[in-house]
Formats: sequence, C-alpha cells, structure tokens
Amino acid sequence: MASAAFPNISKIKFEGATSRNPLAFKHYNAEELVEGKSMKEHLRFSVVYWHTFRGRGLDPFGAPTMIRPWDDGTESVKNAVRRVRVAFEFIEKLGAPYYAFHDRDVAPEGKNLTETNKNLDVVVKALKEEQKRTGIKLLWGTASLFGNPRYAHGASTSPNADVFAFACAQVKKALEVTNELGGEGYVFWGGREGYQTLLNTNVKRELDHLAAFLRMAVDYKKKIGFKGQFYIEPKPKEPTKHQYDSDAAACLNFLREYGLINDLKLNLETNHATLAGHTMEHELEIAAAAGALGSIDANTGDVMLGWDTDQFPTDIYLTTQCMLAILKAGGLTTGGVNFDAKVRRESYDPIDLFYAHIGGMDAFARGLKTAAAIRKDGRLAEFVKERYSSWDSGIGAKIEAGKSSFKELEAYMLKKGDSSPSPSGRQEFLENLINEFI
Ligand code: XLS
Ligand code: NI
Ligand code: NI
Repeated sequence: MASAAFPNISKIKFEGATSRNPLAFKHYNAEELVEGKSMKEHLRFSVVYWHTFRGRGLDPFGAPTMIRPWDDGTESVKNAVRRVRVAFEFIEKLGAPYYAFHDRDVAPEGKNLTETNKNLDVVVKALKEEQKRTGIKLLWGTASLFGNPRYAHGASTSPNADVFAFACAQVKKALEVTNELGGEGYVFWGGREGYQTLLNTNVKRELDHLAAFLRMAVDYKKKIGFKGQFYIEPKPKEPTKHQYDSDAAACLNFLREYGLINDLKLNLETNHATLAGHTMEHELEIAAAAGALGSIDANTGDVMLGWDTDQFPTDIYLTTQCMLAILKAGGLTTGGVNFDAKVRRESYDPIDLFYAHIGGMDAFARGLKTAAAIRKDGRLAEFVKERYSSWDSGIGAKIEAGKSSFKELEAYMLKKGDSSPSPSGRQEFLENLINEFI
C-alpha cells in the first residue's frame, strides 16, 4: 500500500465494557463464544461501499461536506483504484470480515457498456488483490439499476424494452464479477421498480417483467455456477412513490406467485421496515416463518422523520430484538449484518466512519449477548410455548395435523357448550422481563 489513509488509527481492539477509548470495542469481541459460536460467525459484519466510501454528505439543500483527502474528486479509474486501497485499509483496521458493493460504487461508467465493463474489470482486479491480502470477503454484490438517468422509469419494470435489456446486461456482468470475487450472495433491490403514478402505469405488465428479469438472473446464476445466495430487499417507497417489493410479505407473495420462492431469500433493512409501517422484528419474523430470512441491512431511521435516514444502529433494545428473532430462526447462515448506514452530513471527518461502525458493531454484539441471555433464562420462550399449549394435545393437535373438520368441531363445541378461558397475554410482564436483561 502506498500511504495510509488513516495513519493515526491502528487496528480496533476489544477493551471491554469499562474502556473509555472511543476507538475500541466495548462489547464486540470477535472470538468470544455465544451459544457455542463466535461473535464473528454470528454477526458476519459487513461494510458497505456506497455510503462509507462514496457518501459525500450531499443533500437536496447543500453541497458535499465530506471531502476525503484520498479522493481527487475525479471519476477516473485511477481514483477508483486508490479508493479500493483505502476501503480495505478501513475495513481491515475495523476488523469487519465482509463488505458489499454496487457495480457503480466501485468503478466509474464509461461512454458505453463496453467501456464501463472494462473500467469495472480494472477495479475488480484491485478488489481481488485486496481481498487476498486481507482475507476480507464479499458478503454480496449488486448492480445499481437506479442511478443512471436511463432508469428514471425503472429498470426491469421500465416501459422501454431497451432499458430492460440494458439492466439484464448490467446484472449479467455484476453476477460474473460477484462470482469472480467469491461473493457469498447477490442482492436485488428494486431501486426504481415501482411507479410514481398509476395513470401511466401497466402494473400487471411491469410485475411480469420483474419476474422475467429475476428468472433470467436465476438461469444465468446456474449457468455460470455461482453458488451465492440470491436476496430480494424490500422497501416500500423512495425513490418511487410505491415500490413493488414493498415489504417482506409483499416480496414473499410475489416470489410465490411467480414460482421464485426457492431461489431468493430476503435481505431486510431496518429503516425500510419502519418506512413500511412495521418494526424490523416484524419483518424478521415474517421472513423466518417462510424460511426466507437471509441477511440484514443494519441501520435505523429517526422516529420523527418519515424517510430513509440510514443511521447507524445504536439502540440496544432494537438490536436485542433483532438478535432474538435471528437466533430463533437459526442465525444468519449465508447472510450478515451489513451496515447499510451513513454518517450524518455534519459528521464529515474520516474518523467519524470509525466511530459509526464501532458503535454499530458494539450495539449488535450487545444485542447478541442480551438475546442469548434471555434465551438461556428461558422464561420468555416458555411463556410463548405455554400460551399455545392447547394445540399440543387433544382437539388442537388434531386440527394442526389436518385431521379435523367443521362438522367435528361443531359437535365438539355443542358438547362443551363454550370455549375454555384464555389466559392473560401478560404484555407488561414480558416487557419488564426483557428490561431485566438490558
Ligand atoms: C436503498 C437500499 C440499497 C440496497 C442495495 O435504500 O437499501 O442501498 O441495500 O441496493
Ligand atoms: Ni439496503
Ligand atoms: Ni435503505
């Protein structure tokens, strides 16, 4: 490496809960075992290229505030390659095992697709070298099908068949590159797959096209022998008024309707859940119930603001609930805790990138430990089990086994006269129980 971008920062270490060093982990201790597995394996932390290395603090009201000393401000391939070295210096010092990127985050577009692909190849070579040098792996790759003006009306849901074709060509290349880099997954986030107004939109045709696009991606994945997991990332709005992949349930329904349910799992993002009017735990539970919990984009919104603020997660109550749901579902297998989060526009020093990620990692480590303690205690799970105990034997077990009928249940109730009383839900008792551990 030429010269270090973060010369005053050395590898971030675990110093324990009593440390007052802002550049140390207080809770994330990579090798510490929780439920028999290391924290590193449980959490599979990942740093995103787009916010962390391309975010410049631009907003609709003002110019970039994050002027990075290593960035010469040009869209050259040379600058892009230099940025790769910086990114890996950062991720290595942080100690995150994974990263994620969009094709257009890492390499600039050329004047046509051929040139764009060539630019990407040059940067991918550098990414590969850095992966090899550091042992950092690619959690997932993806393609930006929303940034270029050609995608203003959508990519696979564009009314223009040529735009659809371009998106397919772009994803073909992104899949090849992800495969080349040993990526463990590939994400489809429907950047502009939705509509601004129904007045100009043929919803049925657009949904059919989205499915056709995903089907071709699944075929191509098999063709090139890419073994990574495919994910679809729900989000209800932003940038379009309505995004087709609006929440976990909508995505699952779409995947089932088009016969894709075995090919894609879900990549759930906290701020997208809240934009959809759900909690993240809700989205995790819905995905897990369908056997489709894949990966998470860890961030948080602001309860006072109705948009995708993509803040770093620091709320321990939130991370505890996420980890309770994730542990219950058997953990993140191919997925990870991917920080799809950005520092605030006002936090423009490079060191803020460290503070942000350290805080997010610590918050999730704490959530993991707390969730494991709640599970070890067992009272919460026992309560839920007991609440459904009428289904474990007798008439309940018969219904669950699919061996009853309206006729039998009528006879049962006529004989009994009324249902047995249902015990209290004990919400407050359970909320207090959780707080015993936080
Ligand atoms: C945007 C999405 C995006 C995806 C990757 O809101 O979260 O960043 O994670 O395309
Ligand atoms: Ni995301
Ligand atoms: Ni987002």
